[in-house]
Amino acid sequence: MSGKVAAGAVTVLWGAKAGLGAKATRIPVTANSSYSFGTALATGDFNGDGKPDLAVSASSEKVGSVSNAGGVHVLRGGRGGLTGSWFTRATAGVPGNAAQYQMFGLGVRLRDIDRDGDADLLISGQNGSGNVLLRSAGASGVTVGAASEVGVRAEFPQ
Ligand SMILES: [Ca+2]
Ligand SMILES: [Ca+2]
Repeated sequence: MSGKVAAGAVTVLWGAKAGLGAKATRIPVTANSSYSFGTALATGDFNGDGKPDLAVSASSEKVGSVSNAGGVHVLRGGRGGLTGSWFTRATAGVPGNAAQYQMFGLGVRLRDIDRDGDADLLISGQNGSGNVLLRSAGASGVTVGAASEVGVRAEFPQ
């Protein structure tokens, strides 16, 4: 990563009977000059399978030609590790548009905000850029199906 700044990294330590750390997986990222992978992290079970899932933001990620627009990786936990999706304000179904220095993903929380039993993803960017709630749709996990802008910033205690 020479010549790259603020690229960031997240390493997942696998749980085992002996505890954490027997196995570690570094989540691979393609770094660019302002990626900031791992700005914020949240865990919760959004697909209701009893296994924890992970949201990892990259709030300085360039989206198309828009610098520092940001986005959030949504990673499903399973026996084989983590598999995921990537959401930005430019993702079809997500309200709003990507904007320079919006920094979508400065705050992320996985909580059951609609109280239907599975964790939903709340994403905030810079102050004034709006907050987006991506609701979980059961086994499909977090989707844009009922995405909405909400008045709550993803800044409350995890
Ligand atoms: Ca899960
Ligand atoms: Ca829910």
